[in-house]
Amino acid sequence: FLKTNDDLGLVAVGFSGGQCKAGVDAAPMALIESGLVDQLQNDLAYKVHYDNEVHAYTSLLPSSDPPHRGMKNPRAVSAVTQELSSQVYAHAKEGRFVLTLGGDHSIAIGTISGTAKAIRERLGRDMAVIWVDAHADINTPETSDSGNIHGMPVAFLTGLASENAENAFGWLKPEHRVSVKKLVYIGLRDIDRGEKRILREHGIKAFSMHDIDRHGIGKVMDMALGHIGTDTPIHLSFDIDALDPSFAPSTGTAVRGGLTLREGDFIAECVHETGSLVALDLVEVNPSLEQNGAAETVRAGVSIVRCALGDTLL
Ligand code: 5AB
Ligand code: MN
Ligand code: MN
Ligand code: MN
Repeated sequence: FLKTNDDLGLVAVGFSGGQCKAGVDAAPMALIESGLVDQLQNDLAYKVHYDNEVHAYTSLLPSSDPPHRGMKNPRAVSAVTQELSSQVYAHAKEGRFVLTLGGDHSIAIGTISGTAKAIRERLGRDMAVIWVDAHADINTPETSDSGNIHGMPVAFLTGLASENAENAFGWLKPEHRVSVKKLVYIGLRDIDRGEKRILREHGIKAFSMHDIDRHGIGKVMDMALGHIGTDTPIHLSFDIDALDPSFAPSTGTAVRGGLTLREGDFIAECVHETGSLVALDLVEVNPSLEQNGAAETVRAGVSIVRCALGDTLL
């Protein structure tokens, strides 16, 4: 019911301002150079709409951007995600699947707000979000110890954090938001104290690595998708650091004890099988870190994207 065509909008986001390490902005080019677009077109038969540009949004970056409520680069991240939100919205409004290649995870403020708004207008439905990550990224500016906005996108998207100033995410309106009830985490293993309190207080559905060890990934996916319910549009936001660093070492905030390559692909396959996936973000690949593992990390990213878009083993 959701899929109107095989059109896919691709947005390449070379942005790293949600955290402090350079290099995550080079990921979209690395993913594309390893043949991703060609594979989407020729193996998976998507009609790809791509402007052939890795957006760095340089004209939007302020010359001065001092911290605000402890957030680092608040104006830059706000301006970039606001523009990205309209880019993603424009694709989703046309009924296209939207694939966004990041960039750090702050860009999800742009992608998810864009699809949430388009899906409301197009289908009159609230969208669900599956967040695959070692981290919950649900700090508010006040609970964050780092001030890095890539640890806060879920708080802004759910309205747990908000701000009136237009240039510090005040542009996010109710139509851009998603409900904490329609949010599911998979792969968590490094949650800040304040985040644990937020997850508990709001009864947010979360499957940690402990749950995956206990039940296996198959059962966890049944439970995760069961929580969302059938016929609900899904936005999948996949942080490559959900994978164990032995498979994806080149990322800014690696945490041991993560998903295997197959578990990551399996999550993507299961979400694809629902037929309800409307958008995918692949974020936090940083080819300049652990350079020996960069090619492997990029390959893992490509594999996740292919699985989410319908590639099958047989
Ligand atoms: B990522 C941390 N919780 O807020 C914070 O990689 C890490 O997008 C955030 O998941 C990690 O700085 C953000 C300590
Ligand atoms: Mn993340
Ligand atoms: Mn993470
Ligand atoms: Mn990270």
